[in-house]
Amino acid sequence: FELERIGVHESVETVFPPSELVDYLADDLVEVAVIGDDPDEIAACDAVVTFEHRDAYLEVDWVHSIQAGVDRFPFDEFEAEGVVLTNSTGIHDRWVGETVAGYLLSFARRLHTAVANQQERRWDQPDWNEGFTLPGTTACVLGTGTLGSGVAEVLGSLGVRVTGVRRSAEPVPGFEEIYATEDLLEAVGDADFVIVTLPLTEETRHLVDADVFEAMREDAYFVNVGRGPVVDESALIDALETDSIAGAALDVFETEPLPEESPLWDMDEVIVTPHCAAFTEDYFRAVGDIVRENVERLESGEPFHNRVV
Ligand code: NDP
Ligand code: 7N6
Repeated sequence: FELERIGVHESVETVFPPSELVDYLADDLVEVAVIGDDPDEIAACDAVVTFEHRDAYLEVDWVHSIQAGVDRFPFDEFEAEGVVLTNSTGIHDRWVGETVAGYLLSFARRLHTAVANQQERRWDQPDWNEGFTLPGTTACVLGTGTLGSGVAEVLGSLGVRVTGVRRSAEPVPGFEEIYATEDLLEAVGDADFVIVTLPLTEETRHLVDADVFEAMREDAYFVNVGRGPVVDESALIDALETDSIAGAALDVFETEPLPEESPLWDMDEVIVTPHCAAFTEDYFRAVGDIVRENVERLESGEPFHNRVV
């Protein structure tokens, strides 16, 4: 197809101002403009860059998701209508890796407790044996792709021994040991930290269930930066309430925004972040580079980078 007009959908506003991406992509060859939900406005584009899905996208030739996770896009309908879907995997490695390191350092150095106490103007030192350090601990990372590898790189530099879980047990750089998904319970068994970086698929939905929390050590912390429904959230809450694990840092949830009545908000050993583990001022540039590369590939007849459908 011919690419003449790219729309940057206003839903990208969740992560960066749409105009930043329009300016970054501004080019003589292709027209780029911010668009809203008007179906005619969408249909007037050949391609759309977006955060969320809209039914009107079935009228365009190419949709680029500014997220790596594309679980909310209807693949079958895209396929049937011949719409190409590309995603933004490959950019979040270090961003999410540093956020995960922040969670682990908070738990180890008790920073989340100090911040909570500060809100109350309370001078309250941790018990003598509460603090610990990261070197020598083990993190088991579920998913060894961009996020998992970024987590492994940052935690590795802090002296954490990192193991991974993927569909096959094939080795991955940065991971000391790799387990296949069917050995998940064994993989999490001796870890100080269990960290989910998985996409949401039919296979991963509720992959982390009560059996996984049961298999984890009582002093282990759980982290989810992948997708909420990969975890059975009520089993997680149960594990936290019964002290069968030590705590959790959560960026993603079964329902987002996390409902006000969720018990997760009030737990001392739970860190809640609002799906922002990958937020960074560079986000629009990284997305822009993927879009530009695909515009060039389209012009030279090469296959799309990061094509999903
Ligand atoms: P990648 O495609 O690079 O990595 C996905 C990994 O998941 C691969 O290692 C793959 O392993 C593994 N995997 C897939 N299915 C299974 C399974 N059934 N069992 C075990 N492992 C499995 O994706 P990214 O790392 O870029 O992103 C991962 C997800 O993280 C996204 O889909 C998104 O939902 C989420 N995300 C969240 C962010 C946030 O803001 N919190 C930011 C960015 C992404 P293999 O193929 O080797 O089996
Ligand atoms: C906004 C979230 C993804 O899948 O959900 C994340 O890429 C992105 C930074």
